[in-house]
Amino acid sequence: MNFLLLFIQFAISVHAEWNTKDFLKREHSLVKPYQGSGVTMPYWDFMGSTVITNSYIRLTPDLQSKSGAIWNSVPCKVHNWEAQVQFKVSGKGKDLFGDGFMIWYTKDRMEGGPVFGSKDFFTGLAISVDTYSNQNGPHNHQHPYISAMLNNGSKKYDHDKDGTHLQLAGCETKIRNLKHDTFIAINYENDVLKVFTDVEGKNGWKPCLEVPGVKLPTGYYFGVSAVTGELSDNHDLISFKLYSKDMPGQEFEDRSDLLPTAEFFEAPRDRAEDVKPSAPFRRFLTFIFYLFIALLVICAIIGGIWYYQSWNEKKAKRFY
Ligand SMILES: *[C@@H]1O[C@H](CO)[C@@H](O)[C@H](O)[C@H]1NC(C)=O
Ligand SMILES: [Ca+2]
Repeated sequence: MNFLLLFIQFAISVHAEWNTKDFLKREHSLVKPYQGSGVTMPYWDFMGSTVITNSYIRLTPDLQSKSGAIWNSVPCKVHNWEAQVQFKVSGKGKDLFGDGFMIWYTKDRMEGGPVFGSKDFFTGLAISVDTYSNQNGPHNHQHPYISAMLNNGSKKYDHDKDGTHLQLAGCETKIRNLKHDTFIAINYENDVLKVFTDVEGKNGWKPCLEVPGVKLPTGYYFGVSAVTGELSDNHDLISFKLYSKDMPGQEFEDRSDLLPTAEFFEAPRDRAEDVKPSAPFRRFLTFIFYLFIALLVICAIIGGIWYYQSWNEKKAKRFY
């Protein structure tokens, strides 16, 4: 019986393996060896500080004020997909490093700009792996931080808020200077966006975020860009693999003219200048207040007792 179960599990896992490999989309994927014949890469264009070696694509070196990007040249006609991205972020900085990289699925491609080396007012989906917090003072999460952002071209990326007003969801994750391989997966199936990470060397996907009700058009482009400013890091892309999750024979609505929309956005994070005292700090203030009241009461009681005793003594003295 146990043996039968084991066999079924084995058969399923073999099948799943076969399935994903079968649906790898060559024209949207980037794997070693990168170069085709000569210096050009089939299906991909690069710009800025990007350097292609045999074993990685370095979007930025660990130097200040660099930005680089690599863009797929074939628009994506797949409705349901999963992008698996192997990356490496490394550098000399111990406490100060930045700024991070962005995985894009956008209408426009190969346009440099201020958002992780790419253009602002983007139209599409962006998954940021933000290694440096631009927020001064208290904020509600640690960096590096992965977040999913959506824009229809109307909103400006706000650097002071790390773009959180465009954010659908996010998660904290440690991804820097690691010895093992690091991966991020973006899964978009049936209007549900999910992001997973494999960054702990355990060879398994850990859920990072999940957002239902996300509508993305077809015909956009995949890209990865990175930027350094005053702070820096090597931002390396190792591989980009796109798997189709469309079922054969499945019917799809025409999404070629759709603008990206989402039902839920996260509440924007407070700006540094209008941060209210955080909950722990408020609790601390309340605690101090009650402590003060308690001390007052204790002093009053001690004072009362002392007064009563000295009054008693005086009374006693009068009697003798
Ligand atoms: C773009 O999104 C904003 C809100 O996020 C919305 O107010 C606006 O109507 C949208 N624009 C279009 C053309 O749909
Ligand atoms: Ca940032």
